[in-house]
This record gives sequence, C-alpha cells and structure tokens, in this order.
Amino acid sequence: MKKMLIFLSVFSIVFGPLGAQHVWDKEIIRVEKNPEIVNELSGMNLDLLMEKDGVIYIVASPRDLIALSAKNIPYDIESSTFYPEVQKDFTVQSGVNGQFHSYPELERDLMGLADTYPELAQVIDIGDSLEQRNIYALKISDNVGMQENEASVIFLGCHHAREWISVEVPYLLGKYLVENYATNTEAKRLVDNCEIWIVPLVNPDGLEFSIHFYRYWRKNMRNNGDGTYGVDLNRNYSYKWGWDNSGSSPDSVSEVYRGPGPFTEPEIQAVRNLFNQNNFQALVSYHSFSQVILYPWGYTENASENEALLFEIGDRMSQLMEPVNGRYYGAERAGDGFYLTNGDTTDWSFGVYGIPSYTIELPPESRIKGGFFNSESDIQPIFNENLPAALYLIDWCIQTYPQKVRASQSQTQQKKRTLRIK
Ligand code: 0X9
Ligand code: CA
Ligand code: CA
Ligand code: ZN
Repeated sequence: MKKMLIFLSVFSIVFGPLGAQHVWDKEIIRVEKNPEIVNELSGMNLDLLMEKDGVIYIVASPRDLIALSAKNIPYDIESSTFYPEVQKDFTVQSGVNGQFHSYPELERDLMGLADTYPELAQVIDIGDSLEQRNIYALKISDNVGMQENEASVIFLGCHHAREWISVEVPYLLGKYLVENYATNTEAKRLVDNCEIWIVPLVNPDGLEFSIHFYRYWRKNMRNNGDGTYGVDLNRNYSYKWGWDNSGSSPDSVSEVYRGPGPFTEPEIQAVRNLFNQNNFQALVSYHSFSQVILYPWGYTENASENEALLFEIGDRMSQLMEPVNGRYYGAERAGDGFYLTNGDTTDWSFGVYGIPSYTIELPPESRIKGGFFNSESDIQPIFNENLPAALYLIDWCIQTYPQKVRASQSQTQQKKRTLRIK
C-alpha cells in the first residue's frame, strides 16, 4: 500500500494535474549582490542557495526567471557550469544514494542500534508522515525505558529532503554515544546524565523523493490540491508563522511555502508532540549547506534578549569544531542579513520554550564546493567535526539543569507515556 501511495503521488507530479510545474525545470542561477537587487529579491520568495563573493545563487523556476526579467534583474544560468566541478570530488556511489541513508536503511540501522544496546537506546515512532512512513526518534540514556529526572536535549535532521548529510550527522551521533559508552568515560557520563533525543529524518517522504526522483526536492510531499506539491517543513512551525512574505511564502508553488496554517504538517506535529512530552533544554537542527551555526531570531533582523548567551554557546561550538578538520563554521544570528525566515524550527523552540536553539548548516560552504552534494568520503569527517559541538551542548544541558527542576520533575515524571514504543 505504501508503495502504491508513493507511486500515485509521484505519478501525479509527473503527469498532471494540468498546470503543474515540473520541479526539474529549475535552474541554478547567479545574480550580482548589490543593495538594489537585494531589495528587489527580498519580496520574491526565491529559493536562495547561498551568497558568496558578491554573488547570490538561486534555484529558479521558469516562473522565477520570468519575474526576474520583468524586474530587469540580470542573471546567469549556472547549473551546467558547476556540474563538472562538483562531480570531480565524488567517489563512486554504491547505489543511488551511496552511503547516505534512505528511509528504509535508516529504519534498519536505528533498530539495529536499539537491538544491540537495549539498555541505552530505544527507537520510538513519534508520528507518521503524510505518506505513512514513521518518524523515528532514537532516545539514548541510561535506563532508557524510563523518563528520569535528568537533563534532556534534542537533535533533528533532514527537514529538507535534498540535505542528505543532515541525516547522517545526528544518526552518527547516536551511534557514537552507544558504541563508546562502555569504553569512554565522557560518553558514559553524558549518556548517564541526560536523555538525548535524536530525530535524524523529519521528512522521510521528501528524502525518498529526492533519492529516487528529483535530487533537488526540498519540501514534504503534501498535495496542495492546486497542482503544486510540498510544504516547507522549516516554515510550518507556529512561532511568528507567516509573519511576513519574505521569510516564507503564502504561495503553494514556492519552495518556502509555509502551508495553510501553523503545524498543518504531520511531520512537524510529531516534533511538537515530542516537545510536549519532554522538557528539552537545547535543540540543534541540522541542515545543509553553508557551514555555519545560526541562532534566533530568524524572523527579524533584531537580536533577542538572550543574544549574548546564544552567541556564546554557538561560538564555543564553532571553536570546538574548527581544530578537527580545519573547517571554520562561525556562529551568526540567522536573521542578521538579508536571509529572513519565519516559522522555522529554532525560532519556535527558542521563542516558545526559551531554550538555546541552533540551525547547523553543514558543509560545504558553497555551491561551488558541492552544494547539497557531499562526497561519501566526507560523511565521517563532517560528523567528526560536529561531534565535539554536540557533546558540548549535551554537557551544557547537564550543567545547567537546575536542581529545582530536578526536584519538582521527580514528582510528575510518573505520567503515562503515550509514545508508541517499537
Ligand atoms: O532556510 C532555511 O530553512 C535554512 N537554510 S536551508 O538552506 N538549509 O534551507 C535556514 C534556517 C535558519 N534561519 C535563517 N537563516 N533565517
Ligand atoms: Ca536516564
Ligand atoms: Ca542517570
Ligand atoms: Zn535546510
């Protein structure tokens, strides 16, 4: 049945309804970055890839190209120019997705971790995607079957289908913690004192579509009912949802379509429900690419009242990462530039729960260096450099977990879990 559903949704994208855009008609274009152009672009809801050396790169649909021409904004099509350079760094991939996880491969490997380390790791189905795939959380802690009076933290991956590396980093974090528990005292201390929740694949339908049909797919697979598909899951959270039309789009064809309302998408409801059952103290959501650590706010250029702390933690993570492979990330406020977003994960977790929240945009730093295409041989190095930042954040949660909360929580922790345990 699942196969059938997938087939049907793909079928309708490819063959109709009339007027639907073919997602693969899109081009990578470059436009010069100057104040007038930035001003013009800000209202256009474009799928901005990156900016580098005074150039802005955009994934543009035919419609976007017409709109740019109408505004007399000059652009160059770059799709083919960069392709050979991007390819030459690649190792041969084993299968369509090589060593990157597909949904079934991730399911198998998560279950494998829980089977091998049953006292430390549990796989929990926190909800279903639109196409009925499971959204999996890997919970890691001592006495993992109990909700204990401990610190807790959450790591998310793959809100955006094409950002394959963002599945690997949180998955490998979970694997690292359980595999090193017995031999590494620091890993043991963190696992013993914290409930670590990892949701490596928030958007399973989108990832499968990106692997098997269209590599650049970003959104989920929502049939918007008007010939367009997909809601941008990183625009569907409730905090300042739809604040303006430059940080997200009301237009269903847009790559940053925010959906018809906050939390309309089941994948995002699953994340919200998990927050309702845990007192997370910090969040990381992995994305790619740009190689940067972003913190709230994203919906406004203004700093929050916690700017100093948010920067300090982000900057510390960046400093811990750089020595590993020499890659510099840097911590920046997300909205501090022309790239505003609203309805994103970190504005919500920070705005509603007040917890330090980070979007980590994984390498590469630019499209020229690969964009969404990470070499298989770079998966492990990218994880290695992200590991000390993740361990630091877990430790930060443990250190700041207030005794008061510990005491009051122990009375309420008996509450019945409604999560389905696999
Ligand atoms: O636009 C997004 O959702 C994230 N970037 S991505 O290229 N992975 O799509 C960034 C979200 C963080 N917020 C801001 N940059 N404002
Ligand atoms: Ca525990
Ligand atoms: Ca413990
Ligand atoms: Zn992303």
